[in-house]
Amino acid sequence: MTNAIESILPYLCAPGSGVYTVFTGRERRQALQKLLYGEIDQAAEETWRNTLAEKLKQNNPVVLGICSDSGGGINRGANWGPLFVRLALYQHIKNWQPTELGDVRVIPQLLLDEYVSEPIIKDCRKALYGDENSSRVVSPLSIAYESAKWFYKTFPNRILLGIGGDHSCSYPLLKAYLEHKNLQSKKVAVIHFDAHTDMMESRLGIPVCFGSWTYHILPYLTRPDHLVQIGIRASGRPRQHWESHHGIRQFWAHEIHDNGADAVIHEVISHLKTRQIEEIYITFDIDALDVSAAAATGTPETDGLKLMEALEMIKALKKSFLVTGADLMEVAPFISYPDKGKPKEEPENTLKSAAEIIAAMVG
Ligand SMILES: [Mn+2]
Repeated sequence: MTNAIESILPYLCAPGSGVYTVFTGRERRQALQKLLYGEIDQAAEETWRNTLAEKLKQNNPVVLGICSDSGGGINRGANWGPLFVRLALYQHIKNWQPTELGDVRVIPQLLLDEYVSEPIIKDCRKALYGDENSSRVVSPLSIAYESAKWFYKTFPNRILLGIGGDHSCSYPLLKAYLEHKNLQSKKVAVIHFDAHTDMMESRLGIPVCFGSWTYHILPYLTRPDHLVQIGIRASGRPRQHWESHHGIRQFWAHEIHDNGADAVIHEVISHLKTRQIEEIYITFDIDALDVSAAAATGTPETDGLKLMEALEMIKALKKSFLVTGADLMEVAPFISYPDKGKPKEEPENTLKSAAEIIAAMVG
């Protein structure tokens, strides 16, 4: 009975409704819900809720939006990623027809329940579930973890595609994924595209956030070199530091510029084959791409991957391994950086890049 859809519904809302707002962003939310359900606002919520169990019977990738950027900290706004990226997917990707699980319900000031006091948790339980004595979690990443755990328990061999959100949203998704694959005795690796390592032990005293989440998934991997990072270029420390301290494997952006995407991904694949990897999870920070392909993000960096290079690398990975999990993070549609070179029309340019990356990962 714990697998019943009713057990998870209190944690979720209709796709596009994850940002708690009345007016701002309303047109886009209504556009998405009209497209998906032929209705808007409360009527769309009801149709989403009433049709979800039936829609989950189709055997295609399932999308979960996590509209949280409280784990970020430089430039926020990735909470709007799930809504805008979904619209871009339907606009740019032919035959894009996933199952929409919905958005995680988000209290934007919270991150993980471990960081919140008991009296506040009680008030938030009252706000979200109408019951301060409920045993449910209330913070976005805690809710994302419960949702992903439910998903894998209910659909052990289906693909969950997460759309965020700042990159801390990958922490609960990957934790649930890795625990599940461990139970299945599958040999899995995590391929992490990013300009940054996200590998601090903590940041300003907070253990899990956008700058530290990879460090906290290491305990869930069979071996640390089952984490491969690609596209790194903005780091206070050299590659040797990260590899020797943590035992992970990195491929920096300059290696791709120098040797070509083809040669680098070939090396990644042989690294994984040597370790008998069967399945992979791809987590893609949009800032892995060069700012010319993705400026609408919190910390864009120059000298990054070309969109074509990233797409080629993902395609090569898919040829060699089953992709059984994926997420795309850090699209922040309301910000862009005209000072960093000359970005094309934004955020459309970033959104189109994000849609193409997602289609390559799970399309
Ligand atoms: Mn990141």
